[in-house]
Amino acid sequence: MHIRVINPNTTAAMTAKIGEAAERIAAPGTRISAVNPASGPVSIESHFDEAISAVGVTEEVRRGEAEGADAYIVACFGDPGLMAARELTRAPVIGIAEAAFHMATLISTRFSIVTTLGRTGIIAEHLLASYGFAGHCRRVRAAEIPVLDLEEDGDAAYQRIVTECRRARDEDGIGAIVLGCGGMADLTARISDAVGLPVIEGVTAAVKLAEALVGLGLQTSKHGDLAFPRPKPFTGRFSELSDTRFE
Ligand code: 5HY
Repeated sequence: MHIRVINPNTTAAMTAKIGEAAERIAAPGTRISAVNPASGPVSIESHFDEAISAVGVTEEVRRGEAEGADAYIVACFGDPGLMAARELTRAPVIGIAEAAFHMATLISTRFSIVTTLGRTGIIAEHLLASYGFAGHCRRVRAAEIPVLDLEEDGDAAYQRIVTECRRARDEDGIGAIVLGCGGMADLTARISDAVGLPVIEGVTAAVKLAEALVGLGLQTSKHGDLAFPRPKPFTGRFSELSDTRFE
């Protein structure tokens, strides 16, 4: 099977790291293609960044449809454009936040999230509520590091994340920790060893869920709200989408 892993920000180094983490965990026979949009924010740290990156996600799904991808992963912890992406394909589309929440609740009754900047914490809280996991998450914590510090100043970023994970372990009454950024995909084992708790990150969780869904022959339902968008005129910079039949 072919899984297209979409990093919604435009930082190629982070896309490569996300791709490596996905390949390490993928089953034999699973082909991973890790991509990012050409246009958009170099990192996603706000509602505005999310809104812009969502368009890039839909464009990468449309490219994947031309390449016959069997599943898609949206590799940003805000799951930007997830529902729109699901409308554009029959293939399963999995957000890394959603995937991590599912896995965390299978191995613990309560978990905490450790993300990058405090200001994006609300985005994780909104997802917890909309996916129905709010009752399982004790706290959304932030290491207060800009996303690209994970690329540019890895060790200092790592130390801040581990410190916050230890606080979560000692203060939140939890059984597991969810890492709140695609750019943390390479830190799971190291942090779990350092903190002594199960640590889940969404890229690898999503790869395993994608393999399970494809293996079960399950596809995105086209009955109801995730049906293909109706063709219609688009104006301005989106006029090339006019009257597109997405199916
Ligand atoms: C992510 N931003 O996973 C989110 C993390 C965050 O560019 N990739 C990003 O802080 O919301």
